[in-house]
Amino acid sequence: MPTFANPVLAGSHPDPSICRVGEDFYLVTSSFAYYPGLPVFHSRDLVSWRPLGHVVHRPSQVSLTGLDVSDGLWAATIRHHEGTFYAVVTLARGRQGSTTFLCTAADPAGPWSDPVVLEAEGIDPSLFFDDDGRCWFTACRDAAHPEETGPGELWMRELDLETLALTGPTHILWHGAMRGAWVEAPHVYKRDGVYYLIAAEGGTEHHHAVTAARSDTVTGPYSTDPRSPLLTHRHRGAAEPIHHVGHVDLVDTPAGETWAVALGVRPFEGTHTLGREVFLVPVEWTPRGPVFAPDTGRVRLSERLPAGTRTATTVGAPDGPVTYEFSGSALGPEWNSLRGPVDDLVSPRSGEGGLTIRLSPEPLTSTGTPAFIARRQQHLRLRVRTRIRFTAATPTQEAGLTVFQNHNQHATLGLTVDASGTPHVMLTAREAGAATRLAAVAVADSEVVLAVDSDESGYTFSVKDSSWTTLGSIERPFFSTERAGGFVGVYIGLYGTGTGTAEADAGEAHVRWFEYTPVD
Ligand code: 6LW
Repeated sequence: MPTFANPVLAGSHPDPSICRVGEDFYLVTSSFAYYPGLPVFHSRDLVSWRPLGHVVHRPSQVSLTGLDVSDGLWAATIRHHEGTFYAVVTLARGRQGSTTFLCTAADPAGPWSDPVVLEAEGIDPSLFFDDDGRCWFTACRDAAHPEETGPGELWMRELDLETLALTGPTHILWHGAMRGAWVEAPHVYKRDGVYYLIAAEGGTEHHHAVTAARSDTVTGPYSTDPRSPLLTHRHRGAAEPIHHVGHVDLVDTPAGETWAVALGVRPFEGTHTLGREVFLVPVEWTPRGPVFAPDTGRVRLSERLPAGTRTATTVGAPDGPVTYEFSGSALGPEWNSLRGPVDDLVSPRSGEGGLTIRLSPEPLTSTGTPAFIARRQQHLRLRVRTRIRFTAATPTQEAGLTVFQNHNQHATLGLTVDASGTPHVMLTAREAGAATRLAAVAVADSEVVLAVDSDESGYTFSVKDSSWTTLGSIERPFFSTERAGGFVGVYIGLYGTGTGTAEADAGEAHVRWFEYTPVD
């Protein structure tokens, strides 16, 4: 039986939501404080996903400034109705609470509209279009009486499609099947006249699970599907390659099948660094409701192809070396900055090729927009090389390569100078506000190749001037979500900082190329 490889989108791509228009599938994932935000992907076979654009692609749409890396854009739902695409999403602002907004587009590649703020409490918004064209908004919020109901509450209101405002009464739908933490990620579906409310419970970590309730009317009352949880890996041991499975969204195919996209992680010895990834899971509808992975009851690394698809290759991550020479006028969609555009700081050198990084006084530890671009680490075993030319004016200026989990947890391999003006490459690890200088080597030239090699045990950092020198290694769990907290996986990229000096503005680094090579 022909198969495909899961995950279908590797690296930090959590909270997948999916919709279909004719033969075309569209998928959106969370992007937190990275910019552009809410990547949209397209597929014809559910397996091969290609980037199409972003819902948040103009800084005027949303301000992410000041946010922790794991705040920002959470868990969007994408739907299509009568020629319009809708994306509803939470803007999480830490202690300042959250806002829910809606963007629309005629073309999912964009442009997307300015956000319309909805008067909605909680997170994980979703939309359901009923047969009569009415639109129902759902989200999850804290329950008013958690001692009676459990802590989370799924609620619904109608969305007026003319005014794009919530209208009518609030319907309390359900408090989950497990009465534990975090009943979230609600989506409503209708099958054979029955409304199904599918949610995630147990939190987005080890206990994550898919649960369900059903009702004869869209606004409820919903009764718990006693088979819940319908999908989870929380009972599976350490040998299981995929954990944290949950947060599903379902889609029907033109061939009459139903598939779910789910988030999951691939841990190694109890920690994961790549973030929550997108897994594709077969679903069978029965009179009792959906059955996930009917043959095996679990999400697998190798799964049968969707019907009607003869061959399909997962392209959600490169399967060979990728060399970026930055010869075009814009960066590819896989490159992200933090909290806003960096066009004035990081720009392709048109004609010549390569990239100019103008040093910014904003450090990587800031919650602003540093001179930084990075792409997701999508392979545990990975080789990254970049050729960079930079002459620092002072030891406070530095440009180079970063392995970035978040603003409080990252490593830098930077080209700088020592007090006597000799070029040096410095390896620094930063955790919770403290910087540890791990190694420094003098280099013969101000143009070097910086390298990081990642595998199960850690990240090894090296530099090449006339020959290779290894500066040191940092154990892999240092960059894990378990150690750093939050919701994101590792990004690897380039930066330039000139901490607190006037010369910072003048400094410029030139990146000739950047190579990302998965290792078997
Ligand atoms: C997402 C929610 C979650 O909104 O994490 O814990 C949030 N669960 O479903 C961010 O990915």
